[in-house]
Amino acid sequence: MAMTRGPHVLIVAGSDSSGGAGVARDIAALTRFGVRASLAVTAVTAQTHAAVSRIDVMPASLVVAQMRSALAAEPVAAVKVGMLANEEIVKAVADLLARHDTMPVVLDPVVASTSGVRLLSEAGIECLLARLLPITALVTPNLPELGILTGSCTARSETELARQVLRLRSGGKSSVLVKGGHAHGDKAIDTLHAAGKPPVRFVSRRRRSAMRGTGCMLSSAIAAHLALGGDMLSAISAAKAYVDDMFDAQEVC
Ligand code: PXL
Repeated sequence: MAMTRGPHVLIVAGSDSSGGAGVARDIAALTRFGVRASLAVTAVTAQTHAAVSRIDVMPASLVVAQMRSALAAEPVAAVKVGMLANEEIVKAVADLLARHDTMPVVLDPVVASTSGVRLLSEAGIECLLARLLPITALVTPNLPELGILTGSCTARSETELARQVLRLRSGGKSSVLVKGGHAHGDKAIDTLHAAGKPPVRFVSRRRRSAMRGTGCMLSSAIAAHLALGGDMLSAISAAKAYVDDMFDAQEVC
């Protein structure tokens, strides 16, 4: 029997012992919007905010078993995918999600930790581009991630950025939300590139401080809104407002 009648978002991601990123951030974001979390843990990481000391990656079969049980236990209305660690997990997750194509998938392409440790192998990136990206509704790279995913340097102009977005999407249906937090200037501008539509800009004030896990929070908050029946534009606006509120709370302390 289902525990709740409300929608669930299935989080497929890694844990971070510091609480700064990963599933802790994902669950907090879903909870803020009254959406319940179902969970498939891909890796357990031991880390502080400054350094990763250990990463234990789950067997792909365990990730799949968690996803299957989660889908059997509760109505899942959307999926948020974060850290995937390696090719086997990317492939297994993509294969399973391809068979459940009514749930929108929001993909935060986690490539490295804030401290620079690799969280997805090269072969994992190739598989993510080939197998997972084509079945995602939205992928949310920051500028450095967009560069890595397209085998390029971080874009320094709008033209370079547009070229990388086209290459990333390569004719697929996925929308791309490029997070401009790593660019320079007094505004942090994220841009949504949806197939056949003009780009939409989301502007926020650039923050004085840094905060870990903003990518996790944003993608989970977007998935929460999609699970509640929102459209992509309103989901992104609401999710950005949530991340801005989290920054405000941090900067007041
Ligand atoms: O913020 C990216 C991220 C996602 N998931 C896990 C992480 C990190 C960054 O450190 O550790 C588990």
